[in-house]
Amino acid sequence: MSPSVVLMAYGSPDRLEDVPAYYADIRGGRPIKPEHLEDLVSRYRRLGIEDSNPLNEITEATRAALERELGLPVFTGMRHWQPRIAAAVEQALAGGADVLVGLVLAPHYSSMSIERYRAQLVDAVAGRAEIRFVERWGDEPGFVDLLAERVRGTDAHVVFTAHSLPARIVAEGDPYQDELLETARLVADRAGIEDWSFSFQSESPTGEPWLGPDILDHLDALAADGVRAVLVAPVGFVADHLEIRWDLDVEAQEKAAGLGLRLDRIELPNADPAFVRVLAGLVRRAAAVPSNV
Ligand code: FEC
Repeated sequence: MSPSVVLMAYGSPDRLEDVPAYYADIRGGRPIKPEHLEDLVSRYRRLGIEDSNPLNEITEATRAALERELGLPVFTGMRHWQPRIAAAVEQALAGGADVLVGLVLAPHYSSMSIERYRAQLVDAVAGRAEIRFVERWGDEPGFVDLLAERVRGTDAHVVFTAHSLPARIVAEGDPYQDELLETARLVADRAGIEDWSFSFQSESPTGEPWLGPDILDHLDALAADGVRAVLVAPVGFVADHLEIRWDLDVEAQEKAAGLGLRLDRIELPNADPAFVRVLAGLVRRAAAVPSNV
């Protein structure tokens, strides 16, 4: 057996001029209102993503560290940008891989998230190698420990967050929301935190209801309940990207300031060696079991 890893991430535009094509990819051909595109470009501009993008640099650092940790080839494949998942697959196959371990840098399963990464991977492989796919890992003990360490001892109210998705997924039986709440509960238990809640963030303007409460509304409710300090702990993301650096560090921070709330957030796992060891453990276990795709 000759395994390689396809490490999958959402992807982010390399330069400001890439934003329209990137957004078009996310929308999958559905129309984009000009004001939504302008808003997105201005968010990336205000984050200083003129020439390079920190998320893609973090993903590359994670890939390289995982490769060293495993002693196996690891290729990055992005769902919405380059290098594409298909390009990662071609590289792995060209290197002689006959088993591909697919791992997504997002811990919780949803038909609108992990399943779409899997579909791109399966299409790209087209039967040329065996796929061993890690479907979910939000309750992985090393991941829970890593997050628990970052909230332990706080005197603030902890708000765990994750990317929202259209609310209809709950009626469709999607486990996303339950898996997120389970991670939040495990982290709070492990850290001995009793004063916590959960909210969603980063809803998109798609014209349908999304899972809530959104963090901005949630901050209103917390302030009304007399909370004075909040520690935001994203559990559905693993790297510093637009949704963290804009939606939390700018929007939620401004909202909190207006409410007289102190708001801090935990550091994301990024390419932390302890996180890379968690990823390596997931790959080793998946590589050891026969195909699940
Ligand atoms: O830093 C960056 O440049 C990229 C950050 C980024 C991450 C991310 C993660 C997730 N998304 C998920 C679901 C959706 C759904 C839609 C949607 C739309 C966007 C837009 C941008 C964007 N997402 Fe994202 N997402 C990131 C960026 N996302 C930009 C489009 C503009 C906007 O809404 O602000 C709606 C699609 C549609 O319009 O039909 C649904 C989920 C995750 C977490 C799992 C993962 O990382 O894959 C779920 C990072």
